[in-house]
Amino acid sequence: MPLPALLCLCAAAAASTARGDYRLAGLFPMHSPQPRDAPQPLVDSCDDPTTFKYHGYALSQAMRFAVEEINNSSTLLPNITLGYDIYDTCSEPANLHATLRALVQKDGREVEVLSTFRNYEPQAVAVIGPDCSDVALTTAAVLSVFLVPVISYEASSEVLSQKRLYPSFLRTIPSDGQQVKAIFQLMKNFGWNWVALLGSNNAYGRDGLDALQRLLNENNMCVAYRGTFALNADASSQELHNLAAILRDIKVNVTVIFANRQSVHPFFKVMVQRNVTGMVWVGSEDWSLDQTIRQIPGIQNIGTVIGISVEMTDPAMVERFVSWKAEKSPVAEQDDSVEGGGENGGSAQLDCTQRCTACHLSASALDTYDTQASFNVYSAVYTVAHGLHDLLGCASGACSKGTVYPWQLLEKIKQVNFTLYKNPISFDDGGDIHKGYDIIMWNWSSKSSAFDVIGTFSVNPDRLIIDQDKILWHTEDNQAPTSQCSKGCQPGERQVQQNHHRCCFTCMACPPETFLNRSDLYSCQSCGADQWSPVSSEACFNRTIEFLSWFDPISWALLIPTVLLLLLMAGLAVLFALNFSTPVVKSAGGKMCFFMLGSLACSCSSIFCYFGEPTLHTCLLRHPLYAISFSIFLSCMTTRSFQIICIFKLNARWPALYEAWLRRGGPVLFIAASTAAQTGLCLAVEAASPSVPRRNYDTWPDRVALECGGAGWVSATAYTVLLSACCFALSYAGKDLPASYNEAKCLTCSLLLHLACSAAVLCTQGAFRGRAQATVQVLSSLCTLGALMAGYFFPKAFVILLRPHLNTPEHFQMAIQSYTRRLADS
Ligand SMILES: *[C@@H]1O[C@H](CO)[C@@H](O)[C@H](O)[C@H]1NC(C)=O
Ligand SMILES: *[C@@H]1O[C@H](CO)[C@@H](O)[C@H](O)[C@H]1NC(C)=O
Ligand SMILES: *[C@@H]1O[C@H](CO)[C@@H](O)[C@H](O)[C@H]1NC(C)=O
Ligand SMILES: *[C@@H]1O[C@H](CO)[C@@H](O)[C@H](O)[C@H]1NC(C)=O
Ligand SMILES: *[C@@H]1O[C@H](CO)[C@@H](O)[C@H](O)[C@H]1NC(C)=O
Ligand SMILES: *[C@@H]1O[C@H](CO)[C@@H](O)[C@H](O)[C@H]1NC(C)=O
Ligand SMILES: *[C@@H]1O[C@H](CO)[C@@H](O)[C@H](O)[C@H]1NC(C)=O
Ligand SMILES: *[C@@H]1O[C@H](CO)[C@@H](O)[C@H](O)[C@H]1NC(C)=O
Ligand SMILES: CC(=O)N[C@H]1CO[C@H](CO)[C@@H](O)[C@@H]1O
Repeated sequence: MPLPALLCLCAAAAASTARGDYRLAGLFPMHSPQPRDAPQPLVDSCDDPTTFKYHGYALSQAMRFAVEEINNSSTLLPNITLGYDIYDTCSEPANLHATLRALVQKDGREVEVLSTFRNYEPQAVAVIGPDCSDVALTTAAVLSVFLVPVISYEASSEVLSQKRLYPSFLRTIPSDGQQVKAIFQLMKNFGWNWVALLGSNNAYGRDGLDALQRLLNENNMCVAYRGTFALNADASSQELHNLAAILRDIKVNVTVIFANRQSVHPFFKVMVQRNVTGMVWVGSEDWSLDQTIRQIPGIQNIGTVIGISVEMTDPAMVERFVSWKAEKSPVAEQDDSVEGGGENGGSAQLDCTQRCTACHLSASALDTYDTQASFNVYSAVYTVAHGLHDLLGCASGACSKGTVYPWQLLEKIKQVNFTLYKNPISFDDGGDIHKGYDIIMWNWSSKSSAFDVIGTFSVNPDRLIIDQDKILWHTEDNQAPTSQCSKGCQPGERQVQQNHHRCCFTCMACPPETFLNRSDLYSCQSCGADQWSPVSSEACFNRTIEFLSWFDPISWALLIPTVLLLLLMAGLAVLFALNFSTPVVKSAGGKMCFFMLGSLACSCSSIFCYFGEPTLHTCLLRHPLYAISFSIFLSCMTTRSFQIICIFKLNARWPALYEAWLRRGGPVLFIAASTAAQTGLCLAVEAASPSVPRRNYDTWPDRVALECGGAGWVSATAYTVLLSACCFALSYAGKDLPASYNEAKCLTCSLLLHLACSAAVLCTQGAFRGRAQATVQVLSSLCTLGALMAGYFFPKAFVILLRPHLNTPEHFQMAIQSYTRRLADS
C-alpha cells in the first residue's frame, strides 16, 4: 500500500499534516471536481477516487520532500523544524475552504476579522499553491488581506503580477507575460504574421490570448481568428467541430493554443477526426509536455507541434526525490498523517488503495511536466525557508525561534536570492521568479523521448535562440512553413492595406522623389530638396550640383579666347596710341577709340562672372556690366557714324546744325544719355526681378542647377539691339563714303552676327539650363565682341600695319576730293 489512505480524503480536513515550529500550507489538486446534481452544503466534491489526479499528488510529495530536507539540513534553519498542512483543492470551494483553514490562528481560535492584521498569527506562515490561475486569484485576494505569503507553482496568469491587487502573491513559474513574449519572438523568428489564436475559456487562456494579441498587434502581426473553447467540452462538442471548420476555412498555417491540458485533449481529438492536418501548432506551457495528448491516435498528422515549457529541471533533484519516495515506508507516511483521519469511513480507503497502486512515485511515472512542477514546488518551499532563515537571524549561527508574523516573512521572501541545483532563485518586483523557457518540439518519430528541446528563451534581456537543425517540419522539403496574409513587397514598394488587417495588403511602387523608409512600410516619404530618388527607391540620393566651374574643360575653351580678346584689345590700344596722329586713328574717332576699346574690354570682362558657383555679386554684375558697357560702345559707334555723315553730307546743306551739335557737346551728351537710359533700364529691371542665385530643381530629376534668376537681360539685350540697328542704319547711310570712312560692309556683318547671337540666346533660353545656359551666354558674348572687334578695329589695324601708304593725310585728302568731285558730278 504505497499511498496513505488519508490522502484520498477531501478538503474537509487537511489531506496530510506534519507538525513543526513553523507550518506551511500546501494547496494541491488531487482530484478532479465532480458535477453535482444539486448543491450540497458540505465541501466534499473531492472524495471520488476515480477522479484521482496523479500530478497533484506528486507535487504534494515534492513539498513533503523539501520540508524534510530542510529539517534535516544543518545549515538552512538549523534546529528549526518546518511543518505542513497539505490540502486537496479539487474545486474552487475546496480551495477557498483550505485557504481559510490555513488562516485559523495558531492558538486554535477561528479566523477573525480584525481592523488590522499586524499581530495576527495564523497557523500557516506561508501558503504554497494553488495550482491554476482561476483559483489562485481567489487565494491571492483573500491572503492579501492578511499579507500571508502565497507562492504558487503553476498559476501563471499575468494579472497576478499586479502587486496593487495581490501584494502577497509570488510564484516559481514564470508569468504568462514572459510566455507571451516567447511566443511572439517565435512568430517573429519564423516570419509568421497571420495566425489563429485559440484558448481555453478560463483566466489562463483568456488573459494569455489578450496579452498575446496585444503584443502581436503592436508589432504589425495579425490575428486571423481568435476563439476560445470550453473547459469541459468533449470530443462530441459542437463548439470544437465548429472550430475545426473555421480553422480549415481561414487557411492559416500557424495556430497558437493557449489553454490548459484538460481542454486541449478533446480539442485535438476533434482536429484528428475532422482531418485538420499540416499545420503548425504552438502550445502554451501547460499542455505542450502532455503525454496523453501526444498519444491520441492519429495525432501525428496534425503537423508540427512547437511548445513552450518551463526550463528543464536538473535531473539530480528528480533522482533524489524519487529515491526518497521509494525508501519511504508506508507506515512512516501513516505516522506523518495525523489529522482528519477516519471521517470518511472504510469505503474511500478501499477505493484509494485500488486506485493508487499505480501512484507509486517512480522516475518513469513522473513525466517532464510533473518533474518541472515538482521543482517549482520544491523551490517555493525553499524560498519560504530562506525567508525564514533570514527573518530568524539564523545567519548568525542560532535561530531565534520567536513569533513570526506573515507580513514580516513576506518582506524577507521578496528579497531571497539563492541557488538551488544550479538554478538561481530570486523574484522581481511583480513577485515573478526570474526564469526562462525551453522551446520544445514534438518528435513524431520517437516513442520514448517525445519532446526535443529545440531552443531556449531567456529573460532579462529577452532572447530567443532556436536551433534550426533540430526542427523536423511536417512539410515535404522540411522547410519552415509560411503564414502570411500577403507576401512581402519588393524593395521600394509600399503596402496598401486592403482590409482592417494590416498584414493583408497590395504593393505599390513609391513614385520618384519619394522613398520607402523601412520603419514605416505603409507610406512613401518625400526626399529632401537637394535629393532625388528613382521610382521604387528605398533611399534618396544627393543631387549632383551643376554650374560652370572654373575647372571644367569647357571653361578653359571659353576662357582662353576671352583672355586673347582682352590681350588683343590692349594690343590695339597700344597700336593706336603709337599711331595716334595718323589719319586712320583720327578718322576712327581719335580719343574716342580708347573709350570704345575700354568699354569693349569691360563687356568682355563681364564674361568672367559666368564661371564658378553663382554668387549674389556675380549674378548682379554679369548682365548689367555687359549691357551697359556694350551700350557705351554702340553709342560711340553711333555718334561717330553720325558725325561722319554730318561732315560729308549734312555739313554742306545745314552747316549751322553741325556747328551747334559740336558746340553743345552733342557726342558726349548722346553717349551719356544712351548709357543712362541703359543703366536706368537695368536698374528698373533688377528691381522688378532681381537676378539672385537660385537652385533650379525642375529641369533634371537627379541634378540641381545653380543659376542666376531674373530675366532683366532680355530688355537690356533688346536695347543693345536697338542701338545696333541705329548704328547699322547710319553706317549704311554712309555706304558711298570714301573707303577710309566706310564701315558699312564690315559693320553689317558684325551687327548681323550680334543680332543672330542675341536671337540665339533668346530662343534657346528655355532649352539650356545650368552649365549649358552659362556656356551659351558666354559664347554669344564672345561672338558679338569678337565680331565687332573684327568688323571695326581690325581693318584700321590692317591699314596702320600693312598699308602705311594709305595712312597718310595726302591719301585721305585725295579720297575726300574725289568724293566731293563725284558728288558734284552727280
Ligand atoms: C532526513 O534524514 C533522515 C534520517 O537521517 C533520512 O532517513 C531521510 O532520508 C532524510 N530526508 C531527506 C529528504 O534527506
Ligand atoms: C478524414 O479522412 C478520412 C480518410 O482520409 C476519411 O475517411 C474521413 O471521412 C475524413 N473525415 C472528414 C471529417 O473529412
Ligand atoms: C541544536 O540543538 C542542539 C541540542 O538542542 C544543540 O546541541 C546545538 O548546538 C543546536 N545547534 C544550533 C546551531 O543551534
Ligand atoms: C543574486 O546574487 C547574485 C550574486 O550573489 C547577483 O549576481 C544577482 O544579481 C542577485 N540577483 C538579484 C535579483 O538580486
Ligand atoms: C527524434 O526521435 C528520433 C528517434 O528517437 C531520434 O533519432 C531523432 O534524433 C529525434 N529528432 C531530433 C531532432 O531530436
Ligand atoms: C500555407 O502553406 C502553404 C504551403 O506551404 C502555402 O502555399 C500557403 O501560402 C500558406 N498560407 C499562408 C497564409 O501563408
Ligand atoms: C526612417 O525612420 C526612422 C524613424 O522615424 C528614422 O530614425 C530614420 O532616420 C529614417 N531613415 C531614413 C533613411 O530616413
Ligand atoms: C549628401 O549631402 C549631405 C549634405 O549636403 C552630406 O552630408 C552627405 O554626406 C551627402 N551624402 C552622400 C552619400 O554623398
Ligand atoms: C516533517 C519532517 O520531516 N519533520 C522532521 C524534521 O526533522 C526533525 C529532526 O531532524 C524530525 O524530528 C521531524 O520529524
